[in-house]
Formats: sequence, C-alpha cells, structure tokens
Amino acid sequence: MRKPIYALGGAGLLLSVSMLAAQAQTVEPTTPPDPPAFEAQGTPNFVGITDMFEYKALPEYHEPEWVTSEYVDTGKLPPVGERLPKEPLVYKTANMPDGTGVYGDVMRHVIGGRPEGWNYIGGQSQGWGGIDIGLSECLTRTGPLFQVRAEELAPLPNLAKSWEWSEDGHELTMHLIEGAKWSDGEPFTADDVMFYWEDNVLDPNVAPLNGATPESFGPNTTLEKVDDYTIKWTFEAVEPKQYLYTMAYGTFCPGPSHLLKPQHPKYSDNTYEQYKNAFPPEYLGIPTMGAWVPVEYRPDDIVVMRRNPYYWKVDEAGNQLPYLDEMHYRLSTWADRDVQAVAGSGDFSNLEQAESYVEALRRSADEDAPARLAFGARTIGYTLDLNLSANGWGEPDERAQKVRELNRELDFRKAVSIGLDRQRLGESLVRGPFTAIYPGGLYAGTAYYDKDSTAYYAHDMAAANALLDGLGLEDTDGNGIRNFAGGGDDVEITLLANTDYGTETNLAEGIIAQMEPLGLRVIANFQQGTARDDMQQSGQFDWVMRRPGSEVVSVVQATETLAPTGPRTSHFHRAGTDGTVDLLPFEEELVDAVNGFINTSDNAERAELMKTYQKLFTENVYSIGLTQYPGALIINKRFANIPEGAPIFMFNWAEDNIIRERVYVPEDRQGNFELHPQTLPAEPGSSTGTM
Ligand code: BQZ
Repeated sequence: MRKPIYALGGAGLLLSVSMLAAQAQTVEPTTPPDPPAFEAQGTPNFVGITDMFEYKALPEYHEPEWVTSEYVDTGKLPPVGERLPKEPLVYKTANMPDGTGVYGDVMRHVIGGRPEGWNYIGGQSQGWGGIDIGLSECLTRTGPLFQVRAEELAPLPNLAKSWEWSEDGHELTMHLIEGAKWSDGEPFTADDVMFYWEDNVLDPNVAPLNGATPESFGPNTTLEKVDDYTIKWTFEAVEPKQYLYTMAYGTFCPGPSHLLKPQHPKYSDNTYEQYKNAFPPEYLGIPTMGAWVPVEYRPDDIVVMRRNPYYWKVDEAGNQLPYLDEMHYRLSTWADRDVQAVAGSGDFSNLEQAESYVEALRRSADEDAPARLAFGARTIGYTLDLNLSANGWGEPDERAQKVRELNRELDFRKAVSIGLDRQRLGESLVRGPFTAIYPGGLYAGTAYYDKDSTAYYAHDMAAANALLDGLGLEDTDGNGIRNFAGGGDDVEITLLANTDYGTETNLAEGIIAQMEPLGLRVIANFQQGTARDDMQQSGQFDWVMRRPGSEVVSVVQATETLAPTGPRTSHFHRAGTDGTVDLLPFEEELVDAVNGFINTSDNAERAELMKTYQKLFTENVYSIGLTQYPGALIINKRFANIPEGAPIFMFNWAEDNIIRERVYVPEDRQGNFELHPQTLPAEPGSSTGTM
C-alpha cells in the first residue's frame, strides 16, 4: 500500500497529502450496465382473480374411497360434507392447466433446513422448503398472483374470504371462512386470529417466524373480534390496501390457539422459551389449516405428512382437496434437492444455486429426463448488508461499534461497493448469461424498477482506496491492514453468511478476497441457517449476506421491510437499546417514500415514489447489491396442474405459487412412493402419527 506524504496545517493538524487528494476524490455514479439477455421459459396464462376460485356450497362432496370405507363408514370420521365449511373454497376447473385431478401419490421434497418444532407463530422454523408454507394458511394469499393480470392485482382471499372498508376508510371488516376446522376437527374461528395478534404479534416477548411486528400493519393499528367469523381492523391511514399483502404468508398465518394458548406464559406457568418450544418436531399431528399434517418425523432423515381430512378447499366436482395423499420432506441439503430432482429420486426443486445450473441443464435436457426444468425471470440474488445501528442493536463490543460507525459513512459504503468486482463475483458462480450486476435496491426487470433512477458506482480500486484514505483509515502499523482513525486497531469486520447455501459462502469468500487489496480484513462468520437467521434478526453482525425478499421483486409484498418503517422492520437497521432507530438523514427520506407508497393506491404516484426510493437507495449505497440471476423450477414430469410460467420466487416461493393442493398425478403415472398408504393423521400428540 502506498505510504502518505505529510504537510503541516494551521492548528498543527497533520493532514496527509493523500487525504487531501482523497477529499477531492469524488466517485460519480452511472446507470447500471444492462443485464445479459435471458428469456424466461414459459409465460403465465394471465387471468382475473375470480377466474381462479370462489367460495360456495356445492350439492355434493367427495373424498378418496378409502377414506369413506376405512374412516367414515367405521365411524372414525364424520362424513365429508360435515367436515367441510358452509362454503368451501372452490377451485375453478377452467383455471386448472390439466383440469379436475385424481387422488393418490406423493410429492417428495428434499430440503436443507431442519424443523425446530411446530410453533410457527411462536418463532420456530419448520425447516423451510415448503413445510411451513404448506402448514401455514394465512388470512390472504399472494403466491399465485404471478398469474393475475396487472390491472387486477390484489391479494387473494384465503382464510378471510371477503372484506369491506368503512365509509371513512379507516376500518376494514373481514369475514372469515365459516365452519372450517383444524385438521383435528376443532373449529377455526376469530379466536385463533385474535390469539395470534394479541398474544404473539403484540407481545414483545414473542417473535413470530417471518418477522411480523405490530408496525408491519401500520402505526397504532388495532384488530378486534366482532363475532366468531368476523374481525375488524382500524388503521390511521385511509384504505391502506397495502396491508392486505402483509396479511398473507409469512406474516399473518394464525396457529391452533386451542393447543398453543394453554402453553403461553399469559395463561400458564411456562416461560416464553418453554412456550416457543412446546411442540418439538417429535410431536406428531400438530393441528393445521393446511392440506397435509405431520405424521412421522425422523431426525436428520425425513418428515412425512398425510392428507388433512378437514381441508376446506374442493374442486368444482366437489372433490375435497388435496389430490396428493402424502408429502415427504427429506432432510438433506439444498444442493442435494437439485441433484435429486433432476435425477428423479426427488420431485421438486427451486434451482437457486447458480453453481448447479450447468449440470442441471445438461441432465434435464435429455428427452427421457424424469423432470422438466423451466427458468423464470431474474428474481434471485444477493446483497451485502452493513449493520447501520450505532445505538446498540445487537450489543456491539468496542470493535463492532467502530465498524457500525464506519458503515454509516457514505464514503465507506461507496469504497466497499466500488472495491467489489461484481462481474467477477457473478462469473465465479456460473458462466453464461445468468448473472447480472446488481447495484442494490429494486431488481432490474421488475414492475417498479427504473434504470434512470438507479445509481451504479463502477468498480475502481484506486478510487476505493482513496475514499478509505479520506476517512483516515491509515495502515499505521504497516501490516497491510488499515487501522481505525487516530492510529487505532486493525479494521477487522465480520461477515455473517449461511452455510446451507454454497452460493452464499462462495460469494462471501469472494468478498473477503476482494476486500484484502483495500486493506480491510473481513473475517468469515459462517453459520447454519437458523443460527444465521437468529443472529441477523438480533443485530449480531457487522456485515451479512442476504437474499433479498419479495420487497425488491414485487414491492407490494413485504413493502414495510424496504426501510426502517418500524423499530423491527428493516433487515439491517433496527432499534437500539433505547428502542429507537438512529436513522441517517437519507433513511428518513427512504421511510417517507415507503410509507407514501403504503398509504396510496394511485399507481402513478406509486411509480414516482419507487423512483425516489431507488435513487436514494442506490446513490447512498444503502445496501451493497452484488449479483442477480434467474431461478428455475424443477418438477417431476408425472405431476399435472403445474401452472405455466410459475416463478420459483416472486410474491412467494414456488411451493405456494404452484398451488400444491390442486397438483395431481394421473392414475397411470402414479408411483409407489407412499410410506403410509391409505392412512389419516391420528389425534394431536399421538405416538403413532396415523390412525
Ligand atoms: C424455498 C423456501 C421456502 C427463508 C428459505 C431459507 C431460510 C430463510 C427462505 C427456497 C428456502 C429455500 O428458503 O431456499 O428455495 O424452498 O425455503 O420457504 O433460506 O433460511 O430464512 O427466508 O425462504
């Protein structure tokens, strides 16, 4: 590293020439380079919401014959008509790519996560990969919206089947599906909704999985029970329709209060930790509103689920869904998920790790390959988040506090950004037209993205070094590592990353290597998935790798996480020990833009607000975008009713997007993969799992 030359200043301050040069160093942004052309394979058949389903009573209902003969006729189960709600959700045949299905078979998922337990609203992960999505039905639904016409775009009804706004627009009355039951036959009512809201979301000692907080639903928002099937929201804003998206997966999915409430510290002697862990993975038959119920769990091996006999959705012929009788979740790795899907020993994968693309493409190109693979748009990527809290979030030690203060310096974020060679980072994952340079903010190619509002600081090592010089980060002890200003310790920065994904650790290692020539020592803090998530959510990181969520793809989903609109909504800047978020000036403007977007439904105004957001975000290098690339959906060819053009990720993951409850396997293609054929889940907590 080049040694500075010193000159004397008026008050005896020592200023290095390079500092002077650096102060003069301005790094001008350009617009980002265009991504390499990459056509998504498969275009959705765009429809209106009412083309997909409706709620209505049908003249007759049906179920698998063995359910009738083994369970209803033997008195173990009431007839299907009594198990269904007054007006089930009825999927319309015209919207089903292959029409009315047949019962039977299993979808064999492979996942990289591990179930912590079944208390989703208490904050436990079920291992991801479609388990929690399948178990957690929510007030509204958004995954399938990828196929809805833009002009009709709005959250789909789900557990809330209809709603209306009050005259003044501050109250939203929602009507829940009436007469629906949990998988153990207990009624689903507004009490389940109120327990989730009052004793989980509003309880500061509980952090529901996927991060719902009171602020996620707007400042001072209230929710009350009107009657067993009616709830009423009250908002400060007028008709903030935006929050209907927040009432979908992952932030408003009520749990079975008849089982959870007795375990909650407010109603028992349990501690909050005991409440969170009250239903470990070994506990079988956890009640769900979802299509399948856990009946077997073998640690580090498999979770098996069987059809929910009380599932509240049917097809137009009155056949109770799901069509698939069983679900498997083999507990392995995310990379193995791709391998098994293209090999045909697994049935489903979100191909999202770029390193596996070439091999997956080669294997699935074969005429008789067991699975079909279809790439979607570039909705997967990575960003490098810098912890911007300088007021105690995550209880930083002295070194970490200094790093936080550096992170809050624009010149420091710029230096790190232009010190990175994004082209090389992308190519280190996979060659070809997949990866694109991602400056940060909204993803290119998405509805609200505007290229001219996107500032991109091109790779420039010299300018990066000059910026760091300008910040007084001199290598005062000559060991090649810059020191904190005023001759402090070496600048050492920890980088938190998730070891469940090779892509993530590969990119992190690339960053560590590319920061070295800048004299920044970045130290890997590689953690397994849930540990990484816990550390990120509690602020225990200097820098963290992150896969941006739906907020940068759809913008309308998880919008509140685009900026610190509340003390716990941002991914990398949350409230410190005094409960406040120490916002930087441009962050206040970001919060205003996001709140403006949430509180208006005027599309032109929304587009302008997102241009403002993107400009502020990228000019201030709010988070350091790295690379953006397409994912591919891999599904075994024996499955029918897979919607055309289903992306692996947009409003939600493909496990929601493809509407698994109406996926089926034609009789003549059904495999013999069921582990518990012709059985139903036993009562909650049973030792056998099936009855
Ligand atoms: C998809 C998804 C379904 C979570 C998870 C996992 C967690 C994060 C993220 C993805 C996995 C799969 O993603 O990678 O393809 O199946 O589960 O839920 O990364 O660690 O916390 O946000 O969705």
